[in-house]
Amino acid sequence: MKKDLREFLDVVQKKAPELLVRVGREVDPKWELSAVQKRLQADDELPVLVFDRVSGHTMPVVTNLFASKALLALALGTTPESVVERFGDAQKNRIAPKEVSSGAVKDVVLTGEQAELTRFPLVTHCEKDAGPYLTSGVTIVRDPESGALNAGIYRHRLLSPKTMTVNMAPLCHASEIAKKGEAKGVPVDAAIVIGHHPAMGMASQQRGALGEFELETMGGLLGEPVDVVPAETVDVPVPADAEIVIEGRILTDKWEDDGPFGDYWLYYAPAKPARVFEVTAITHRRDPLFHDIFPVGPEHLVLFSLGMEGVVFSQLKQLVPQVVAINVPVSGAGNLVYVQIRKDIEGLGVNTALAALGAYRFKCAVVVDEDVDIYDDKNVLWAVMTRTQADRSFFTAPGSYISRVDPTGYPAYPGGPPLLSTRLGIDATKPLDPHFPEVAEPPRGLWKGLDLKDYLP
Ligand SMILES: Cc1cc2nc3c(=O)[nH]c(=O)nc-3n(C[C@H](O)[C@H](O)[C@H](O)COP(=O)(O)O)c2cc1C
Ligand SMILES: [Mn+2]
Repeated sequence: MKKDLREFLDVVQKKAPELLVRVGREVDPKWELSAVQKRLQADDELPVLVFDRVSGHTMPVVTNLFASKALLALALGTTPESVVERFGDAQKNRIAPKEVSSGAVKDVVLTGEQAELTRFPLVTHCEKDAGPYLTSGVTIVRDPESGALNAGIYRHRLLSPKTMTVNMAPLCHASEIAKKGEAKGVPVDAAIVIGHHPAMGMASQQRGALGEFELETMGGLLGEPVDVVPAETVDVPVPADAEIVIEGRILTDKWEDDGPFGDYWLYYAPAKPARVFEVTAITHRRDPLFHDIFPVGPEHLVLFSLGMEGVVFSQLKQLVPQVVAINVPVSGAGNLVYVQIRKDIEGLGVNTALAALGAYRFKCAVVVDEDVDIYDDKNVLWAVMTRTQADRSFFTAPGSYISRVDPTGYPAYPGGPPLLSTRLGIDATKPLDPHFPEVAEPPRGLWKGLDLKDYLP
């Protein structure tokens, strides 16, 4: 079977049925669908959700696809702890897409009047969002100078049946490509892909060089090339087994407001200008599945963090070979990194925290020993509370740039833009003192090996 969204849902159903929930009750794409997700998040429940009946639409909406490392691991056929390493390997062992003559994504081809965005169950997530947004689309563009291809996720606010915004951060590759189009006075050919195997979303988050096409990394993750077919109206290849492709052009002479929009810091991002995308065609499978990503919560954060974890882990390992693993936990909204080390020399905790803060714009790095579970916030907090002293184990670096959306950012000079943040390093490793107390517990082999069914009703 082709590795696509449907095949992945089958894998979840077979291997972890508790992680797939179908919602039969009709839900409104405005607020109600996201309210179900938010309510589940509040209860720490993160299954893939398939909303079969969405008001005013016939397409089911799949969401929470990337909501936990457990789901990413299922997608890659590995363990949650190995996802970051697998991601790094895939970036090194990329497999170029394979051109094929036809694919399911061309089952239905819509052009002209028929190619309208109102066909899709676009979701309005947060109360004060500017309106419905497309949040899951992986946008493939071609560099008008080099011809190179690039793919990434940039949110889209619906403007009209034929237009939406493309919110590209100033430094992303797509933004660089759009600037080249602008300099030449031409729009940029683009295809927005919705719904495929989760490897597509993961690959879209790679932090590689401009020119390293993300679908090659997707091939690396899948262990086989991604089948692609030419788009109908623009000069880019699109995955043959995607659910939906929206073809069009990113205009390079037009801007519209994006926002307010509830974003991954879990606050509203204010309205700011974004480029405009104009639809030229829509192609999709028969009975397509629509994919939505809830932007304020784990699904966005787990996926977005994967790109960081990939580069930070490989860079950190070069600087500090004693680094065992890293985790960018959902609780830190992308600003916090946990680093696990095999400490063999005093001072390594602080050195590692400095290196981790240098490897990416994290607000805080916490370094722990191997006996601490970096996938468990509570366990890390326990280490911080029992292995540190505030005046020795914590250090701060004021006046650093983290993000333009840090709501507590401060200016460098009176009246300047509030772009500066203070960074925090925490060395929560034990001293190499042979008399440091042992962790108290019943014999480990005994409690870990218990079958509770033998004891509890
Ligand atoms: C759910 C989700 C939404 C995202 N939204 C945006 C966005 O609106 N704008 C943006 O610039 N990056 C966004 N990102 C991050 C980019 O997709 C990511 O930085 C990507 O690597 C950019 O690729 P590029 O540098 O090849 O253009 C988002 C990531 C995720 C997971
Ligand atoms: Mn790129």
